[in-house]
Amino acid sequence: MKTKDRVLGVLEMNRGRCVSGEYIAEEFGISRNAVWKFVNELRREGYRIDAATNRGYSLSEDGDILSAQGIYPFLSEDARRFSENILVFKTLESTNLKAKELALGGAADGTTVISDAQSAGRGRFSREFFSPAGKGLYMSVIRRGIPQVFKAPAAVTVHAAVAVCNAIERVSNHTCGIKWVNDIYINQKKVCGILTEASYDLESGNFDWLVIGIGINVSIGEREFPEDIRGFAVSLFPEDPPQAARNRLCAEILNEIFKKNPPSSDALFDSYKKRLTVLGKNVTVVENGGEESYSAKVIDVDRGGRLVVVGEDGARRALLPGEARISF
Ligand code: BT5
Repeated sequence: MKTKDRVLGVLEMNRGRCVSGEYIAEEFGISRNAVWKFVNELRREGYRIDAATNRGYSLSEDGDILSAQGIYPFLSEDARRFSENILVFKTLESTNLKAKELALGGAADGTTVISDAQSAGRGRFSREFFSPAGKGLYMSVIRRGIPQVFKAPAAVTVHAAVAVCNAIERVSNHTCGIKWVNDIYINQKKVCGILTEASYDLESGNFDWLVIGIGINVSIGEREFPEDIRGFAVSLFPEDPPQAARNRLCAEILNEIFKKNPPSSDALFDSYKKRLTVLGKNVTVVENGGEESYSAKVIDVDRGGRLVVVGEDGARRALLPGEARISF
């Protein structure tokens, strides 16, 4: 790690408190003058760092520049096992794209790619995901294999959705709903989309890697959304984001994903179903790209992530995410 990043690490761990230049200099074996130079470099990057004679430097409590050092103080012990592999970029086409490239190049399990902005953020079926700078959280986590307890691959997506809901509810007053498969809603509007991609080895029947991509609107104002999604998309904190909102939210998601003892498959699907907006509702199911539609009641989600419905004819069907659309 570069010394400047280590200096930032100390300041982030002590956000709002003074750390003496002498202490930092000794800690990293550099001169006090060098500390001062690194502090100035960080200021040029946008960090608000106050200097007080005889007391040292303090990083302002507000400001939310995404960084591995800014995320670290909020990470649990379990998640800190992976903290060396948090990579933060100013801008990327897509964090999923970058993560897939890294996974192909052999990146370790738990590598997390984060970007302040995406120029070509993607949803399912190559749809666009609006990802402006400074106001959202765009992250992709590489996993090699799926936790034993989950058994079915679909549980990875379900786990990600529940992880995001838990994290959002920990950092805000919102209650999350999940729109099947894995859009997260607050106040009936979409605040987050998740895109999981995988490379599957047909011969062994195992995954080489999975990339879990998560995009969350954190502080995008209502009018800042493009017209086609305005009124349908929403941010967690459209007006006044709390301190270190994005760094903290990111850490809370990683805390969920990297738990040494993840929830059992039963507990996981229970949390998912509890939040599923469509469960128990009468819906219209649209299949075959719009050619076929029928009324049904949603009764369950099975371990393959399929939505189980009962049609008016009494027949049960298990719907695959890519094949059916639901409206209600
Ligand atoms: C998703 O797809 O919602 C999955 C989005 C995943 C985005 C993350 S960001 C980090 C990682 N890197 C990537 O490139 N992607 C992942 P889908 O269910 O297909 O929904 C896409 C639709 O959501 C679009 O067609 C719009 O209608 C709407 N949409 C686009 N941007 C949005 C936003 N910022 N907030 C809410 N809705 C949005």
